[in-house]
Amino acid sequence: MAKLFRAAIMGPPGSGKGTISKRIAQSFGLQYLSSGHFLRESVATNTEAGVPVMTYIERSMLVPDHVMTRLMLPRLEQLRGQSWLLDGFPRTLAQAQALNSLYQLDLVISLNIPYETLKERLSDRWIHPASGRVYNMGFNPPRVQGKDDITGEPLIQHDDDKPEALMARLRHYKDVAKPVIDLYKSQGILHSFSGTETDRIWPYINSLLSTKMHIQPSNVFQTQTP
Ligand code: G5P
Ligand code: MG
Repeated sequence: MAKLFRAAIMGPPGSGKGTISKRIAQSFGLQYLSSGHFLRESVATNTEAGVPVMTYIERSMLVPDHVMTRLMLPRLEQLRGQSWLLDGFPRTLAQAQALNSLYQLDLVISLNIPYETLKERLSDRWIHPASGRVYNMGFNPPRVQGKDDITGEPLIQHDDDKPEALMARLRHYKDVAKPVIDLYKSQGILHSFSGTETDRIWPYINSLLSTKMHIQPSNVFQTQTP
């Protein structure tokens, strides 16, 4: 059996974690787990944690660590024996330590994207709430304006993508991410990527994963080489 591969992708709001994670999952066959998606799902399904979670997301605040670990770690337990990629978790040192006590990550990708770029992207972002599918009116528009490609249902914009909320999220992200980044740097598994375009960053990530996983990716996103 091939060696299991465990990875995480970090980056500020709008940095492209979701977009890149989907490409990695499709190209390399990893299971993809997005903390934001699971949180929104728990709100939508009104599970026990749903109501307080919504309050944090609406205020652009981090959901408490114990809620996050309770949400994410059991899902990893279900994926025992499979390779996976985490998008948006861990986001604090406490979350990273909780994860570390159960699993050793092989690789962490950190995305460094300029603020102006993030602002432009998020103000253009629309979501299909039921599935979490994300569209960007410039970069990745839906086939029919305002409608989800698969279900045809209406798309919405999140309150936490408004400019004031975004500034607060970015400031907070930097403070909280620093010790997590330092931890993974000290473990020798951190790989940082800077740029303003996902399509330009992607070939480098693609190539890094091909090397680390010792496999060639199998998909349409392999159009450019660094
Ligand atoms: P989320 O859902 O994890 P964020 O805020 O970390 O949300 P977000 O907004 O999902 O991150 P992303 O995944 O990094 O952004 O980026 P993306 O969605 O792929 O891309 C952003 C937009 O830009 C999209 O429209 C995409 O199409 C477009 N785009 C991508 N690349 C390009 C490009 O090259 N060019 C252009 N023009 N566009 C591009 O978390 C939400 C909330 O949940 C809580 C927090 O409250 C958080 O605010 N939360 C947690 N709380 C505590 N701990 C955790 N671990 C938590 N995880 C989530
Ligand atoms: Mg995301």
